[in-house]
Amino acid sequence: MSGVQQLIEAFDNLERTIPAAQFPLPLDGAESLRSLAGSIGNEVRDHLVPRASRLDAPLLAVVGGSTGAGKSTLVNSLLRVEVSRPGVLRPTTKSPVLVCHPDDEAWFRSDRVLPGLVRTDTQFHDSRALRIVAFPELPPGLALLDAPDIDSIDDINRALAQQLLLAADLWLFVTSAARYADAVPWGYLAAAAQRNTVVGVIVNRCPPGALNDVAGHLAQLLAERGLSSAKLFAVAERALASDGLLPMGDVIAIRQWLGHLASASDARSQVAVQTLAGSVRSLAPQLDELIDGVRQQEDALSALRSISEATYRDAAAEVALAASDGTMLRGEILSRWQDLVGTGEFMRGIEERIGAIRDRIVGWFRGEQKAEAVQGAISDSLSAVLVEAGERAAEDTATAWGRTRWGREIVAAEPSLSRASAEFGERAAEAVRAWQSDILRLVAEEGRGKRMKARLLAIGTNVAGACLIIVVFAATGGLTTAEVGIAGGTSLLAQRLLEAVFGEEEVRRLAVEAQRLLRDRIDSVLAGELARFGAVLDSLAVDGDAAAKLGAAAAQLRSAAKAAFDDLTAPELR
Ligand SMILES: Nc1nc2c(ncn2[C@@H]2O[C@H](COP(=O)(O)OP(=O)(O)O)[C@@H](O)[C@H]2O)c(=O)[nH]1
Ligand SMILES: [Mg+2]
Repeated sequence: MSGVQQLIEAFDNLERTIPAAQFPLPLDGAESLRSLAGSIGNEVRDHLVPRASRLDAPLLAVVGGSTGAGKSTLVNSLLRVEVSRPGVLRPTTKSPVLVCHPDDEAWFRSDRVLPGLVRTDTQFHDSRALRIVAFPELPPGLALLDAPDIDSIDDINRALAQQLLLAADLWLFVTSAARYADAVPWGYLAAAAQRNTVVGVIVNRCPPGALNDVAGHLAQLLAERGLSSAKLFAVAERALASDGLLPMGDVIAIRQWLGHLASASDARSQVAVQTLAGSVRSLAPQLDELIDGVRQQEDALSALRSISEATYRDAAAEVALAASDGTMLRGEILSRWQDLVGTGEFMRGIEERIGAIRDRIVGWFRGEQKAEAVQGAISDSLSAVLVEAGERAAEDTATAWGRTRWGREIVAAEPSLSRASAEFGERAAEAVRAWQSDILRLVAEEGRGKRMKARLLAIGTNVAGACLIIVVFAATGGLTTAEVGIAGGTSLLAQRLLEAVFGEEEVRRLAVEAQRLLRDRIDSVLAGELARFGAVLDSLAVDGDAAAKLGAAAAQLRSAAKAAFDDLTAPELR
């Protein structure tokens, strides 16, 4: 594959990849990166692709400059007829005008060139339309495009001026004696210098007596800014003739220069290749900047994601802790449990009573209803803990996100994030009920053996389930007789009851399994809440591979450019 072919492929790939450079978060510089991505995209499509795919295509010379510098008057004067209407009223929102030889018309009308602009034959008040004028007296090989003002007060016009200049093989930069020191034009000229674009600078409307002084001073400024190679023309300001044109003598030098570039195919391809090579070279640091910005966006997004994940992880851990450190063994749960087992008797001498329970168990526990009350209290209390943790996690995540400007904006746009979701209370209650069913199933499965079944039936599955939950709430059934306090006593009793049915080893295993099942329920119901934060981040639609893809496109461009410009500047081609 030839170097130029590689270059075309690299441009195509870049054109496809640039849209991946998204800057949804308002990080520093995001706005200018967004417009940089846009202008790189335009430049690749408008200039690099068409130019590389047809190196011998006619040159596009874009006439750019400030408002009232005399661009339109100059274009008309070069052609010796008014094709582009000079503006008295500002801002002019007329379509840009492209003038070319009839032989070149098909090229400029094709969608290879400036495909984003609709072609028209009249000078509309529409800046997205390009008026094309075929003009037989213009030599073939070079088109003149009268662009909007680079300092237009109209944003769209200003952006179009920039887009057109970036599409050009050659800039005809028009400024005036009064305004040539202004900042905006120099911003453009600096860009031209940096890109090595072929530039002709026309200082227009010079007081005739000061022509040489102005030209001399501007030449010096150009040299200081790395543009000594720019071709400089100074044009005197005169009363315009009735045809609105500058005298032929004033523009003849410009005509000759352009005529030479158009007709000598050497000169023409040199202009095209110089500007192309310069544009490609200047893309490298711009792409680096873009990639850097994309990475910052990715980092900021993943920082937000980590904050939400960590907050919800902590919330789940908190609930799990509250459900295993004895915290739950007070209030309603404790009273309902005490109703079930009958306080006084059980708190004294539990060890001895276990034997009795084993023998007289049927008599002791007929309290199915009371067991249900325990389950109800468990359900209410544990749901409340879960709901509170969910509320706090939402609030904490929103607060932590709010520490950055972008996080704050996301929360401001989606204020419901700072609270648990409307359905969360119901979901939390469901999760707890589901866990209680898990427990009953666990106990029932464990009690399937013949001997065990009898014992389990003796205390009832509901009571055994309540006991297991109490054991879990008091920390993995590991409490010892040495432990004091109501919680310890409560759970010890529950544990002994269960052990009387299942045996010590099994109870330990059941407790571990019950705790694991609870953790799963907590995790999954909180994961639903966390997902709301994830969804908001996902909706910002950043391609996670964008930086890598852009990096690959930039690398491909670098190597293709080397191959292409080695070919293009090879001695035999010159
Ligand atoms: N007297 C005089 N008027 C000029 C000259 N060049 C431009 N103008 C006038 O200045 C105004 C702006 O010129 P125009 O060509 O539209 O400037 P543009 O905004 O750069 O395209 C128009 O009214 C022109 O007729 C000149 O050399 N002499
Ligand atoms: Mg104009």
